[in-house]
Amino acid sequence: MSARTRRLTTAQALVRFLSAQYTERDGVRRRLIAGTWGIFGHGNVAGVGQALLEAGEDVMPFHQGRNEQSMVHAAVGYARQLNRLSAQAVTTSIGPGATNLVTGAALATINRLPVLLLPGDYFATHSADPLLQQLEHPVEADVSVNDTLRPVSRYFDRITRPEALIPSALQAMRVLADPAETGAVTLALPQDVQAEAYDWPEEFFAERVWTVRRPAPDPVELTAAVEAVRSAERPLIVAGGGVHHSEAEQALKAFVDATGIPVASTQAGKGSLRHDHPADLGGIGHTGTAVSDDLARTADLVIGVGTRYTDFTTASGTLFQNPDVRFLNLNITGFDAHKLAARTLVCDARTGLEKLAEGLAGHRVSEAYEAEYRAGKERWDEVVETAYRAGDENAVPTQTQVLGALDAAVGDEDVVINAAGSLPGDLHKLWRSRSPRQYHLEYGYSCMGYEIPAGIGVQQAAPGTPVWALVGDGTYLMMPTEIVTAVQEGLPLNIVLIQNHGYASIGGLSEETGGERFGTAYRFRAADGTFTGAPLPVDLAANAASLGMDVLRAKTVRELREALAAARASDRPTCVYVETDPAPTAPPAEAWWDVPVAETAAREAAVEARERYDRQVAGRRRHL
Ligand SMILES: Cc1ncc(C[n+]2csc(CCOP(=O)(O)OP(=O)(O)O)c2C)c(N)n1
Ligand SMILES: [Mg+2]
Repeated sequence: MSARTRRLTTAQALVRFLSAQYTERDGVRRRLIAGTWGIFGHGNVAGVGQALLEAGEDVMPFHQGRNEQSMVHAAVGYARQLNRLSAQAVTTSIGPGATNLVTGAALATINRLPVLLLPGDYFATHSADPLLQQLEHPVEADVSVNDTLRPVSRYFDRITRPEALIPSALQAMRVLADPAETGAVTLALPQDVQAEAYDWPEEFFAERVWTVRRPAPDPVELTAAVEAVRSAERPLIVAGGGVHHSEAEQALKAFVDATGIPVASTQAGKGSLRHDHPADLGGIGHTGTAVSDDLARTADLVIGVGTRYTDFTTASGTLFQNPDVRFLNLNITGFDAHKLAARTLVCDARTGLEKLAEGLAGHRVSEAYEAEYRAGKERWDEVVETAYRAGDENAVPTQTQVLGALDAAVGDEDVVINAAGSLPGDLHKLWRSRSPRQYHLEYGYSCMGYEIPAGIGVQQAAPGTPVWALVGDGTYLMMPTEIVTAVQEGLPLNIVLIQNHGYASIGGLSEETGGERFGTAYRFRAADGTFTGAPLPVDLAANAASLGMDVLRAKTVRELREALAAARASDRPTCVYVETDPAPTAPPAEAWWDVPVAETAAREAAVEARERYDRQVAGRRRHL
């Protein structure tokens, strides 16, 4: 062939192609696929593995992971830290290596965060079926276990011939870089095709820049939106993750400074305003602050910016109680914009807020309204102080006192990561976000085990930034294995490991919903056969140490403060281990969350819980 083609295997071509892809937004250019995570087995060892070796670290950095799911979590943490302008790929073997991706892919897609998945697949020729680890479908011969990735991917293809990679790789990049469509993208790679040579057009490897666009609002929608805000007396902004993805924090602040409209935030949106901005009301919904939820109950216009309106945000449809409430949704996806029968502004968050501010020039909410929410904010600050305050320095800390100690230990740029357990609720109510990237709560999938690998991804994206992965004992046990990766890569990741002998969160939920804490404590079996015996003699601190971390055991509030400071100062991965006092120091929920309770039951606890449940359900509204 002529000089205009290059003979490479499909895997070599893919790696070379990926290394030449860039995103660009606001004049900033980044590698779209900045590195590749991998665990090798048959299905990728001789294909993508050999291709990565030939490419070398300069062309495609390689990261060695311990579990396929957690490699996706790391990639998601990385992409979120960089506002989705850069992502990572994950290569796996066929079979179990591939299906381990499913949870990570769902998490990425729910949170609208880009990750490129490259699972190995059966031979395209079917010449040796069934392969080791191949699940044969007796009716649909082209189905493999990788098809489980279809419903959790935003784009899926199986590359059954080398040249089929060309259009598919381009579509994959389009989706990854598209702010409305992004999520997990899967290119399943039959392992024989990975190793097959082809004469690739040279243009396939040319540098390509994918513009991450900022669509402006439609003029007709904008006019209607401006009118809606002007005529509202009690408008409330609900800031979601889209504010961060769009880097719209400054535009939001300018909008709020000009209009006086207050901001309540979802888990993904917290930190959109600094916590000490007078219009920042903190979290909203089931885990929200009293001031946010009080305002939400009486708001006549809810302005959702980049939010999916999950049940936690809407208190399962019970939060927005003003009979005249209307919604205005500014969202880059029409799908989310149309929720709650809203007026829509389908556009980029930053651009939309800027245009809305222009249209609202001179408009401001009433002084009485501002005074009302400022007073509510002050009252909530007291609630936070009370929850954080530890009277006795020598006492065992409660969980909110742990957060108070962490609050005192961190700097403005530190990143605090969490996803599941009782911490998300406490953090949503209490945490004081000092910078846009500080509050890193994965609550789209609320996936136990996200925290530690995501911390690695965040540190890869922001070297030198102190990162705190906050994990409960249950979460730690779910997925501690990437600690080894942090050790291997010399990343000074900090873990705060809170030991309370089981699932405090689900135990509490179980109690409220008639489940009597069944199966939620980590305890020996008692004489009656239930898990209500003594706590287990399990030493998770020793476990973290065995994986290579430095471990600091804190038994009191004072020791905790010292340990957090030492961990932050250390250049080694460090785990601060603390057993907490279960005394309830977290503020109670201000709004409901719908977890259906048994409609008929023999046990009294469930019967009573159902009565409470029926009263709550009666408050549900349908917004049409
Ligand atoms: C992968 C996964 N499995 C199950 C759940 C359901 N779940 C939510 S919180 C929780 C318990 C978390 O325990 P722990 O980390 O110890 O935190 P605690 O509740 O004690 O604060 C469980 C099982 C989940 N969120 N993710
Ligand atoms: Mg626990």
